[in-house]
Amino acid sequence: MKPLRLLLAGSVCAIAIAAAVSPGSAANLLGNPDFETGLLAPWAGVGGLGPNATITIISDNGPSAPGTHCAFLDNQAEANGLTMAQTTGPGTADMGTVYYSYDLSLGTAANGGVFFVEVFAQNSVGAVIGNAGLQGNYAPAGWTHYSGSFVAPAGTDHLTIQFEAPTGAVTGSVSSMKVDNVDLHQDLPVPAMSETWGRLKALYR
Ligand SMILES: [Ca+2]
Repeated sequence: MKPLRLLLAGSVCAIAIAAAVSPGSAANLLGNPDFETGLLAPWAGVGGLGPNATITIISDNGPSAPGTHCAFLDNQAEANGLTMAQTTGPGTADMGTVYYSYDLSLGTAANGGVFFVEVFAQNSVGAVIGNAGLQGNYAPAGWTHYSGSFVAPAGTDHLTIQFEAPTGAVTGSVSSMKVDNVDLHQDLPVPAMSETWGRLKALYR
């Protein structure tokens, strides 16, 4: 018969491994979420880029974290859907609550120019199977922090968040917005340590 102490150590180890592989994480799933690398990557322009529709990193900073850089979506092309997005890696998400937040500061919105944010839950082959709903239209006078959550369905494998600055089919339509401090995460479904220890001890009474 194995000594009790060894059995206990094995059980603790199994619990530690279970915790480590639990789906979801309280850590931000996004790379370069504060644009402090001074580069856009791994964010990307996924639509609407052109001579009069650009995404650049500029010297300014949102209020949620210290820094000196943010992204600037500047769409001055009519009837154009300028969009910046980032997709998290394979297996980074699971069913359950997804929390999102970001800082926005309006540049200009005029003649039908608007600004929206969308968050998608995707399955392992990239199909969209859930979403947070269309967030916006946003037109904050100055830097403003926004946050929300939605429940990702069964089969969720990874997430995409995208910032959209579409313009109207009108000459002079403009949508420009600064974006910073983007967070996308899920909480670990791990029981509190005291509860874990309580259950563990109960096994050996
Ligand atoms: Ca920043």
